[in-house]
Amino acid sequence: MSRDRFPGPVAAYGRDMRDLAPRLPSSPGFWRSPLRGPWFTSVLGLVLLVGVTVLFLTGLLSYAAYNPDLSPVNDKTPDKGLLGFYLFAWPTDPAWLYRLTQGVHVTLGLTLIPVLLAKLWSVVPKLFALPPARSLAHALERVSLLLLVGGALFEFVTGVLNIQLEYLFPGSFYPLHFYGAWVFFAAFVAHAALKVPAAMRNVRRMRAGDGGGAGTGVGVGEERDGLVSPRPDAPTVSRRGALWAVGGGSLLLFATGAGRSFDGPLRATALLTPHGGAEPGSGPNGFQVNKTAAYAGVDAAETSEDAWRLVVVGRTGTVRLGRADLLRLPLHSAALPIACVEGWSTSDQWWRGVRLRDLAALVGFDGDPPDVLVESLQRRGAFRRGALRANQVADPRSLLALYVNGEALSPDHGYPARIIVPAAPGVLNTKWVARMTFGDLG
Ligand SMILES: Nc1nc2c(c(=O)[nH]1)N[C@H]1C(S)=C(S)[C@@H](COP(=O)(O)O)O[C@H]1N2
Ligand SMILES: [Mo]
Repeated sequence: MSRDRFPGPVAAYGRDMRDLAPRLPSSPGFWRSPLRGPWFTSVLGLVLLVGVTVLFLTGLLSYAAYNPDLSPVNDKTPDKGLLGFYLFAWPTDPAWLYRLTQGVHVTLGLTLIPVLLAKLWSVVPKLFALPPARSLAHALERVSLLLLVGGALFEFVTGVLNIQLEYLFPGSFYPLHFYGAWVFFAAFVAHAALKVPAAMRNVRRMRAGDGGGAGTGVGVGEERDGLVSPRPDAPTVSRRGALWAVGGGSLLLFATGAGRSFDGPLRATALLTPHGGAEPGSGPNGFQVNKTAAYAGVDAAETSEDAWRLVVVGRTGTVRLGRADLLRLPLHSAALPIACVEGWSTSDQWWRGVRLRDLAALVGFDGDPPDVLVESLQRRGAFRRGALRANQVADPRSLLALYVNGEALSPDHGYPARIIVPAAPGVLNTKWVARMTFGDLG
């Protein structure tokens, strides 16, 4: 409904109504907070410019770390097409690589929640502004803003749900978060290209103290940008004070989240997130567990010495090994962390077992080992299979682990045998391994 279609008094009446009837959110007078203004929005926007860029890049790395182009088994987004253009063989060095990138991704995402909410709050009058579009360009800009805001909310909500409700989230987290990220980031880049110059100006003007400061938020001749209330309430807090409150919220989320990437006392500080707080147990197997044996439906009868056999398939045929057979092979040790996509990780555990490349050699791959498909005893669930790339198999620290920290694996950590690979996301460290197929990923 454009007022321009009603010339003369009708248009004037319509305009007056908007200004005089602040009950409607489309009326500028409806929004009364004296905090809103270009400076406040610009500071938050610049923080998000840096933060969201880091989130996007670490997200891309996390996606690459799954090696989705290696095998359909690893690929939750088979329709990605060009969006997989940058994929590369995820390295095994340094061993803490995924621990770092994914810890940053999740902890930063949590920390930015107050900033995102404050930024959206600061521009909410624009959401309701009328007319909906003044021109084609303006219409396109508003559609891109819907993608931006919708994409941001979608990415933060799916991310938080995945770490908080890991047992509830449907297997579709990966495609949702992946495609959502591209929509969000495309809109984000367009928005940043349009707004960053003005945002820098707004913030610099404040620093120079030429009247655009935290007190008024609007300098002489400065573009008000539709953000400053024409009839503001009396301030109860300064813009700077409000910014401190947002920062305090972020700090609180950081302080109650970051500890999930460490053990012991530091983990105990991570009160607001799963895999924070107290360690689940004590002793060699007392570190964090993702899915338990009970959850995975793996029971003691199938993992007993008598029942369990590891089936290794390769160029020269099939080999069946019981736990005693494996213990007769050369055993090696490696100090490696578990680092989950949910952002939590453990410090290095001391694993002991058979090198993956030695298992490859058993079935005819003596020189350079090939890729391997690993399958668990677990019969259902998204993570019962995983493919590892040749560079991961070749690393001498990559093990089929039988022991951890000097003790046999506990059922929850994958007894009788589990994969452990340096720098890989936790999900590729398959537990309760039953079958390994070298050189054929199916
Ligand atoms: N068979 C099987 N292996 C699995 C999983 C699973 O659900 N089933 N979860 C994976 C995930 S997501 C992680 S983070 C690690 C966690 O290992 P942990 O429970 O020993 O800490 O195991 C991985 N191995
Ligand atoms: Mo995980």
